[in-house]
Formats: sequence, structure tokens, C-alpha cells
Amino acid sequence: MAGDVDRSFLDWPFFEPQHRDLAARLEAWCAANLPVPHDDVDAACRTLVAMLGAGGWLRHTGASEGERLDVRTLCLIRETLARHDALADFAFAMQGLGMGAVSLFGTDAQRAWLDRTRSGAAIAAFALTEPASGSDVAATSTMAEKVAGGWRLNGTKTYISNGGIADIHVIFARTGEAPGARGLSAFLMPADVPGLTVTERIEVMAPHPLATLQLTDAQLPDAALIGRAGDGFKLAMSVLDVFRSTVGAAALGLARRALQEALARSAARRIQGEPLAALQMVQGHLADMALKVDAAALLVYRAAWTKDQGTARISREAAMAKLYATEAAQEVIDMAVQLHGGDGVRHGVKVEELYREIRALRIYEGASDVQRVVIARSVLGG
Ligand code: COS
Repeated sequence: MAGDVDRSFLDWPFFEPQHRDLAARLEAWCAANLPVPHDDVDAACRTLVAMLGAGGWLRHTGASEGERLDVRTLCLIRETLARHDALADFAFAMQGLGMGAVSLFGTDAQRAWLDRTRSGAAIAAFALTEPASGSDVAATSTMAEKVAGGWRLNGTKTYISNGGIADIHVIFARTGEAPGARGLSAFLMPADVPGLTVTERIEVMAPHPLATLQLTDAQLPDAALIGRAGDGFKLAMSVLDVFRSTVGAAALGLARRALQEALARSAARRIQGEPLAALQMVQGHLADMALKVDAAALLVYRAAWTKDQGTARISREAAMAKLYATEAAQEVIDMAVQLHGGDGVRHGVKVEELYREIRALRIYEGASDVQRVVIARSVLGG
């Protein structure tokens, strides 16, 4: 990797000694273990989940009864993994998002799955999005019909990360207690439930396991319901409240790596007899990049710290962290590509990979304009 990364943010008062210790240990682990080959993304993700489990890192993706998810830890891990290998960040993040509803609201029996996802023995997925509802969660149309002893689910879920390799899914479906947001529920569905099939694998610009899932009369017991029937929308939003800040953290990791690569390139590449970094124009760009990285870090760790203080809802802080960090990372990475000239768009050059990796983060877990809606409602007092 090019040059030393700026780790001075770890001295900020948002962190406690255990966070600083974890960041140092994870840095060493990443240097020894990452990146892994990405040629077969399914195999790479299975390997990464097993490695992250064996390393003890996945323990932080879930919370046992009485414990709380530590959002600063989640953010530090995502930032660090993303800086070394975006697919490792993906593998880590999905264990947390996938099981987020169980960590927050699961019964003891449901929590048995957490033992498996936190050790790396099982892979998790979060199935919210549908072909006709992405940003508009209240329009979810997958149906869960009450039958004797359980529920019968029918519908389609799409853009499901880990779809095709997941062992366990949290599925959101309409149970009809009320129209719109008040009539949804969340269910825990193992991959081997008859009626759950993978109908399409989706290829994307930064490859990772992604699929469309079909539910055809998929039968679940009463014990599969997470939380109360009708609370699914609030449950999804509570999970996103925790994990949206961590998407900002992943973007921050990608941006830090781009800045690192740009600094190394500007020092090594010569123009008219001098390093690129001697040009004031280049210095101005590097300054803007560093500023965006620090501003993103402040917003991400402000949101994480606020949640860790026990604040019930951090929708505004999380939305600001995700919106700013992902948009800023896109700009930082774009400039890093520019400073690399032709090499910046060449396969195999790190900044080209970062350019592809960052794009989806401005869309998933609430697109940038959804975050603007959340922030605007908060400042307008709605
Ligand atoms: N925690 C707990 N409850 C919440 C909440 C949160 N973070 N956010 C909203 N709620 C509650 C509201 O208080 C409201 O409760 P009442 O009905 O009791 O008043 C209810 O949920 C409905 O909220 P709201 O009226 O804001 O719902 P909208 O349909 O207007 O939804 C947005 C608004 C767009 C913000 C929401 O649908 C959203 O976040 N969409 C993006 C979804 C997403 O991230 N998709 C990606 C999937 S993962 S890749």
C-alpha cells in the first residue's frame, strides 16, 4: 500500500481506549490477510466471512440479549476493511445488517442464528427491496398471510446482497394490520425453506453476491416473526439508523485509500522536472480531498458516538453521515483517478477499483436523496 494513512482521528474524543486498541489490531490483521483474490466473488465472500469470523471481528456484528451494538466499533471496522479490501468490508457489513433486526429485537431462539453469523458459520442477508419499492419502503408488496401455526409468504425481493450464498435472511413483508408503513412485519427465513428460490443473479460494476429472490407459498412458523406484527417498518428504520452511519464509514475508508494513493502518485510522478505535488493546482486538489475526508470522519463518528451514548433515534445524524461521506468519497476518488492520468482508468490500478466500488454506496441503504428527505424533515420539525 502507498504511504502511511493518517490515523490522527483516533485521538478524537469520540473514542475510548478499546476503540484505539481494536483499530491497531485490525490494521495489523488487514495487512497480514487482505486483499483476497476476487475472481470468484461467491467463494471470496465465503472465505472472507470465515476469515473474519476466525479473527474474531464478526463478533462485533451482533449483540446478545442485554448488549448493545457498538456503532463506533462497527464504523472503525468498516472503515479499516474498506481501505484494504472493499469486498472484506462488504462481507463484514452484511453479517451486521442481515442480522440487525435480530440483534435489536430477536427472541432467544432467533438469537441462536446470531451465534452462527458472529462466528462466521452462517452468512446473513437483509431482504427489504422489491422490484417496485426501493426508496419507498411503505410500498412493500410481498405478502405474509397468517395461517394456522405460522405465516405463508409470497412475493419478490431484489438487489439482495448475499442473495444466493446466504444461510439466513430477514424478510420484510406486508401483514396488513394497517395500510402503508404500519402494516409490515419482519421474518427470519433460513435458506432451505421450501418456496424460497434464487431466480436471478445480478451482475454489478463492483461485483459482489447480489440476487433476486422469489417467495412462493414459503411457509414459516410463528416463531419466525421478529418483534411484533405491524412493526416491520419501524424495525427496518431502526436497523438502518444503526447501519447507515457504517455505510458512511465504509465510504470514508475508500476515500482515505484514494487520498493515500493520490499522495503517493503526486510524490512519485514527475512533470516538467518536478513532482506533481510541487504544482499548486495539485496541492489545492489534495487539500480539498483531505478536507472532505476529515469532514466525513467527523460526521460518521459524531453519529456513531451519539448512538453509543444511548440515543434512541439518530436518523438525522446517520443520514448526514451517510449522505456526506458517500458523496464526498465519490469526489475524492474521482480526483484521485484524475491525478493518476491514464493509469486512473486502467484495470488493476487501485483507484480504478475504488471508482467502481464507491458508486453503489450513494444508492443502497437509502439513496442520497432519501437522506436529504430525512434531514429536511428533521430540521423542519416534521
Ligand atoms: N426508528 C423508529 N421509527 C421510525 C424511524 C426510525 N428511525 N423512522 C421512521 N419511523 C417511524 C415514524 O415515526 C412513523 O411512525 P408513526 O406512523 O407511528 O408516526 C413511521 O415509522 C413511518 O415513518 P415515515 O412517515 O417517515 O415513513 P415514510 O414512508 O415517509 O418513509 C423514508 C420515509 C423515505 C425515509 C423511508 O421509507 C426510507 O428510509 N426509505 C429508504 C429505504 C432504504 O434505505 N432502502 C434500502 C434498503 S437496504 S439496501
